[in-house]
Amino acid sequence: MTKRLIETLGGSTAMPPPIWLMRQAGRYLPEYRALRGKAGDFLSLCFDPELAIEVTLQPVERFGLDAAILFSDILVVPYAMGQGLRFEEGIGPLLEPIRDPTRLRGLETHRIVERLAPVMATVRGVAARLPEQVALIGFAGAPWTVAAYMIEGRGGGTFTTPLAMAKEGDPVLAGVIERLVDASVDYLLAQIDAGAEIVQLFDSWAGILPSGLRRRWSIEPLVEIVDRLRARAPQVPIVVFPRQVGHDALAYLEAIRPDAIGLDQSADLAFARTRLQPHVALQGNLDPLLLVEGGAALAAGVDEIMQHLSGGPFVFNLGHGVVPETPPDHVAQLVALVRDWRPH
Ligand code: 1CP
Repeated sequence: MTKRLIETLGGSTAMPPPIWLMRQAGRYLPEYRALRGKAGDFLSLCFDPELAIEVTLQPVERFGLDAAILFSDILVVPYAMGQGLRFEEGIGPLLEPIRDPTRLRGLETHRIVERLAPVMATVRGVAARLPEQVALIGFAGAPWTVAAYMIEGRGGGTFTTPLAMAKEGDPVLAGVIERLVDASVDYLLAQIDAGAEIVQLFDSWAGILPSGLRRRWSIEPLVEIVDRLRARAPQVPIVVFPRQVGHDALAYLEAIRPDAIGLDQSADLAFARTRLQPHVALQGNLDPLLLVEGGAALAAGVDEIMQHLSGGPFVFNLGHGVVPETPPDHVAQLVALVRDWRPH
């Protein structure tokens, strides 16, 4: 059976467009909170295939979405390279920062796939249980975004140290990125072998880099990953999500040539339609807070996006992840709004 999402990523226009949501599994769902309680901490949930399969399928079963996205996290890659990592309730991820050549040399890239075997078991389990019209998305963080966490040692978006290193051209940052390129290629190919049909690269913090530094630290590593994936798995569509880069999305498109570009909620829709969509499928970009609000504001947000982007290859999504405060009913309403929308 042909899957609507895969067709769209291949360049066809579908009405209604396929829909899935970044962070579609998670704390806003009571059934997630119940399983999360059983696993204990978040990393144990990511590394327990039985539970991770269940969590991956929960939003697909509840809302009838067009894709499942592997339940894991972008930070399992540094963890598998040997960097200490824990998720602290109310704070987020905490890592042992990598800031000098000695710590850099301690990172191991050759055993990533072996150490992430439970993730591959999750992918295989989801692939086996997925409804036939639903596509399975694998993912990794883009090297810049993952390096920012590895160097800063925590999340939150400030990333003072990695940004200073980017400005100075620091060899430690270059070394972290180089290792992440290798690890990400191996990791994504293993996900594809296990049954991932699409892969998405999340460059969630591309937008904090000054525009002039994006090519070296964000775009070039993505070019390398995409070229290496295409050489080994040419059939698998690749989605790149460079969050908050504004019109630089065009530079990402021209250099990387992905199958789709993900847009965040600040994207210029007229620019996206005229300058990007003739060359690439687009994915996005509803403000996650409109999904919290619901009602007329949600309907108006959906309408604006559909007016601009539904005439070409387009995947409906949010501009960033579902937030924990989201009422699950609003997600059901969103799916209905998109599926019932007509040109007017
Ligand atoms: O308490 C919990 O249950 C943990 C919350 C949580 C969840 C549900 C984290 C911690 N990660 C995840 C899952 C996750 N992370 C998925 C699952 C699949 C899905 O349904 O979409 C994915 C794709 C990610 C990717 C991820 N992790 C990104 C990229 C996407 C994005 O949101 O920008 C990033 C930046 C992370 C880091 C991360 N992991 C978790 C948190 C709280 C954070 C952000 C920390 C910060 O910088 O403030």
